[in-house]
Amino acid sequence: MARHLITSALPYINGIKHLGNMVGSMLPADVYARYLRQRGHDVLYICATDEHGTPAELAAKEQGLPVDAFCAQAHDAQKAVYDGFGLAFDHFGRSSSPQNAELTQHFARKLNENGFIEERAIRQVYSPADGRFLPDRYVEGTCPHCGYDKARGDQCENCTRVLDPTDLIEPRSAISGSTDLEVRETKHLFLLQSRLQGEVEAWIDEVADEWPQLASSIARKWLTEGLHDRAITRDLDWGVPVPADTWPDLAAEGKVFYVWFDAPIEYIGSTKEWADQDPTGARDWRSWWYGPDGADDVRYTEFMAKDNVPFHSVMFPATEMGVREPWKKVDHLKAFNWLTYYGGKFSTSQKRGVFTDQALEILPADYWRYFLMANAPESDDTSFTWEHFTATVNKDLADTLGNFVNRVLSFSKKRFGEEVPAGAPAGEAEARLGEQIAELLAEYEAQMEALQFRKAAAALRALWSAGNSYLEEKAPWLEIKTDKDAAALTLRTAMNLIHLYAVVSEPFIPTSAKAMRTAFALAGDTATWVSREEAKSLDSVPAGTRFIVPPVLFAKLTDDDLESYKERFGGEPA
Ligand code: B3M
Ligand code: ZN
Repeated sequence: MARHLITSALPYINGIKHLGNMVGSMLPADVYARYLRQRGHDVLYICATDEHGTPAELAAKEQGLPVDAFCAQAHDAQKAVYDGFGLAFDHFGRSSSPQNAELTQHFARKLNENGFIEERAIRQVYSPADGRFLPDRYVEGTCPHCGYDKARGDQCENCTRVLDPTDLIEPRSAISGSTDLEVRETKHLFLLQSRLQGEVEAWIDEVADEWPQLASSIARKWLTEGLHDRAITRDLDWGVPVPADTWPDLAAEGKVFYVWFDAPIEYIGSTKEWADQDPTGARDWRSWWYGPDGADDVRYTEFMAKDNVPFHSVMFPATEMGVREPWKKVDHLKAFNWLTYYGGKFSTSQKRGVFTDQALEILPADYWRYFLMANAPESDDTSFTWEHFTATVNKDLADTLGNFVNRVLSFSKKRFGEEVPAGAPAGEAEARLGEQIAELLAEYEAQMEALQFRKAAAALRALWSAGNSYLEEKAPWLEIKTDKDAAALTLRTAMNLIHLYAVVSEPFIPTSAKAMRTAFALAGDTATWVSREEAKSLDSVPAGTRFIVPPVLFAKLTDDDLESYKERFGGEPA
């Protein structure tokens, strides 16, 4: 049994996220965490809301709320949606927690002690109309690289380049819209990343070769461009305060740490929140993150979209190295491309695409979980279209899986009653089927171990298809006319397949898997996985086991459904 630490990129607090955000981070992390738990590993899946920085302040202002009140309700709103999607975090924390503030300030003090922080005067955009400096997303304007006119001061959503607010053309205040902006001098703390370039490069050379090409190439591109010293403080009211014991002047000016400095530390902070929540005190948060060998007994996998790779593959590891303490660094960085909406970008701020709360209003989580993972933007961007979604749901979920379950159980109940029929002993067809199922299961396991989710979903789908092929080949509805025992054997075998599907499909479609599993009144049914032998023998559900016919697992989506979705969310890109 191995110890697996899993984190997914922290969703910004501002607003309910769209499907693209979830499929590029939290959902694959959940599928992987569920799979590892079912294989018997010790798993800790940690996430949190990313509550500092300009996204939080701007969103709170928009709602006329104090930022702390806004964040509290926005955290709960997002968590409710993730509960609806069955995201089984061990803890879903808040980067505004005291635990994160304490850890962030500790990291900053240690970086300072080790000579990796320096105070520097910089020129920053100041707005007399707003009476304040305008960091990051407080400034909007035209991107100097691609001409996008809604570029934000920290990153251009269109060409993803990281920007400095002073780079923008025709800058304007995102608060008041004022274009009467000045550039003034102000002091900030700089993380001297340039001094850690060599160590980061050596570490990337050790670990990045096993990462997906997308992640390792972005990390190496940033290193080739050279690690620049970065400002890690901001003039904002909301954030982790700069500790006065170390930097009294900056603290007196109300400086806080830059959101991307404290956010990755919240992975550790949220783990401490998880431990602090346990009244027995039995949860050892440090054992997941800290040890003489850097917690080498733990395998740490991170999940994120490609625009978050630079901060996770370079800046956060540099921070962890600079503190000169044995904190756990990522072992495997699973990066995703983007899910687009008809080829255009999903966008929380531009309200384009299907949002996670709306998705659950339309259909249960499993429809989305399966579709998104089967089409995860792993090697390239994937375009979400309602046409593709409805076709996949109807073919893979309604026909291949749902219909198989319903017709096997309904037919058997009708002809043999509410117990799994005995019938003839397994024959050559069942032996062949068992071999095939064992091979497909091995392929599914291999793809999950390799974090290849599209391929894993394809292997799962092939398992479901194999059951349909067996049923068509044996045709118990014809067998029963001449040989009841043969029909009973086919149905008993098919029911064992349903139970196997219930166990191995759970990481992708947990609710439907449970419905399949609880259809059988199988005493002591606690298995969390299926061995190769059990896959071959297909006899975990013995004759005589009582069963029910659950409601149809997946409703077929009609052309009217498709039209109504396109009507509500827009179809072809505007
Ligand atoms: N809040 C996600 C984003 O860039 C960002 C991830 C932080 S993970 C430490 O949309
Ligand atoms: Zn741009």
